[in-house]
Amino acid sequence: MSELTHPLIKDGWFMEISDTMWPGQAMSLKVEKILHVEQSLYQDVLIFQSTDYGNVLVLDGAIQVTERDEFSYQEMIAHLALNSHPNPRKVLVIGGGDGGVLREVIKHECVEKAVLCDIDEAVPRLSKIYLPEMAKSYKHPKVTLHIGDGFKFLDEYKNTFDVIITDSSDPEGPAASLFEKPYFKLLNDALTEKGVITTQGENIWLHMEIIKNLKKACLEVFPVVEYAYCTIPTYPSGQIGFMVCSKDPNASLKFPLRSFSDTFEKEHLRYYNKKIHEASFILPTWARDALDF
Ligand code: SPM
Repeated sequence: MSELTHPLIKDGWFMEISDTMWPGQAMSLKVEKILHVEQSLYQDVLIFQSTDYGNVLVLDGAIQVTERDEFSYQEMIAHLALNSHPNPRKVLVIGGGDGGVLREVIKHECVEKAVLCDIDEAVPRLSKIYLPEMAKSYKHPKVTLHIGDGFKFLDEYKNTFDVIITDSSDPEGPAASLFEKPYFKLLNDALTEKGVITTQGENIWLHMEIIKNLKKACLEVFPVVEYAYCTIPTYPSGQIGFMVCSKDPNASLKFPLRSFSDTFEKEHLRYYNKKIHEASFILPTWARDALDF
């Protein structure tokens, strides 16, 4: 049987290049073995075993998760929203087909139902094989997986979800619409009265214009909008942000309404804790000023 190859892997190294999203720089990971290559209905899917970051999922050339550092992003995008809601019982995840965000959602005992809607069946299917620590969430009795378009799915739900998390890829091609006002209007309508959302919010060093436009779009729909971030070595420039929004005009998203016990934090979380929830909203001066509107 011939060995798998992929055009982004040369001389044993994967290189992540984007002339539009992170021009002039590239993240490289050393490849131990290519595990899977597929052109799905929607995107180029590559999964490889790296020498130092575990298995890596790459969609259309962009790293989505590595087993070594995924917990940072997945914990933060989930718990920033869930701990900002007084009693999240129904939760929706749009995107995030690897299952990692879902895994975090079901850590909250108050959650009764967690639904994930991803457009590409290939991502959950392959994550179950190659990213089992994330995709184990699909076996949980509270979880339902729906394969389909997030826009269409949302349109069918009004006043239904307490928290909605959008784990989107970057705003190029189909995901661009997930950064625009009509999408936030749909999210707002699908949320219950004090509903909270988080959405993938890119990188302050690379994408300030995208983040400003994202914040503007969110502010046209939600009364409270705040930007937070986490560190993560395998996303461009080592950091990624989140827009957190609430329908409740009195919400103070920077201070969690609920928190995990210290024991739970020690045993079940590796990045998120009460202090980092608050700290993640504190931005460097230039970024704070750019987003001060
Ligand atoms: N559940 C994790 C899926 C990741 N979702 C997308 C995150 C986008 C990150 N943008 C940078 C991608 C380039 N490495």
